[in-house]
Amino acid sequence: MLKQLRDLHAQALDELDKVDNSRELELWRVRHLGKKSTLTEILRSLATLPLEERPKIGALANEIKKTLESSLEEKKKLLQEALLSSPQKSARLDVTLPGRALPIGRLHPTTQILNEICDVFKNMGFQVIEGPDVEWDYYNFEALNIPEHHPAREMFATLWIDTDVGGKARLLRTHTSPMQIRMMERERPPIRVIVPGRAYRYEATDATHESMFYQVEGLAVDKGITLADLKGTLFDLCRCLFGEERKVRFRCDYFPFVEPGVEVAIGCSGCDGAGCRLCGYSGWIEILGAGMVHPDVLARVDIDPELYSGFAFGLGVERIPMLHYGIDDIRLFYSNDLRFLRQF
Ligand code: FA5
Repeated sequence: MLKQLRDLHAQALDELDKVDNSRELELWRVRHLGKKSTLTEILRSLATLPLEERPKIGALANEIKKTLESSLEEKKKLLQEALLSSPQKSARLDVTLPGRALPIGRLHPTTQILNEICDVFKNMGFQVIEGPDVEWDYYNFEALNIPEHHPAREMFATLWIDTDVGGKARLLRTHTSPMQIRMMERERPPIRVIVPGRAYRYEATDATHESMFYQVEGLAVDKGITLADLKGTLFDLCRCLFGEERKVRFRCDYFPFVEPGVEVAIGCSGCDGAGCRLCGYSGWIEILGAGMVHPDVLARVDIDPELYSGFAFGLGVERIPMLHYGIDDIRLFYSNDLRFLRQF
């Protein structure tokens, strides 16, 4: 038995010498130190040996086991070192290589322009607030002088959520103007706020119309506010956004909640006013509706129209970068095409 153990030891070391990769090393471990190896079987059968042989054989078997285990660890280390220093393999494991670059995110073009618009108004002393996308009929229409069956409801193709909730109907706001009422209910003049947010319309989309788009509502109420203040504020905004050169057009328009009402359009950047698909061949792109807050609207929120007056406007946000960069289709903004979004 002692001779068998010594032979086994010599053979194992001899085989270990020839091992040159980790897979072979694992096979060697199973063969010589595994549960079914001869050495383990000898150790397990010690109890069946004659009493006088047991100590010698037991001591030798245990010593061989220890030396094989430490030889195994040494070999493992040697193989790892060889792997790191071999020119071919170390090329694959070059720890000095820089990490993989993470793609850098950026702000959506709408967010960028919203930030820019908010900055312009903050510099003029306006406060920035937000309001709910799901709105009551009262705020979206009734309080803005658009009662049920009023023909002006046709101007705002509405996405209704429910038509009768305890006598009140809910909808996705068709414009940011409901926030005029919420703001005037909450605060007393002087008021100067802008409200960036989404608006929704149930209408066919085309190059300049989306069913979900952003608006920025503006409202200023105080003693002695006139149409000249509205014009001055909006001219300033257009200059900040488009520069001194771009043509700005003011025209009369009708909105039931303002009197008088105006519409502001910008000379089309796609064709320089000559007419193209982007501007519907008119040379102009309408960017906002505005006007002097209607006295009935002021009275409804308990602001005396004899003492106070105000102006309001609602700006279409996507149309600004469209004019700025000559983007010829609003639908590109929300179709999630990274090739488009990465340009901004
Ligand atoms: C309104 O929404 C009024 N609430 C604006 C207003 C506010 C008037 C305060 C008076 C006082 P209008 O429907 O015209 O008005 O929309 C205003 C702007 O939103 C438009 O000039 C346009 O730039 C943008 N807009 C309107 N509909 C769409 C649409 N479907 N897709 C993209 N932009 C739109």
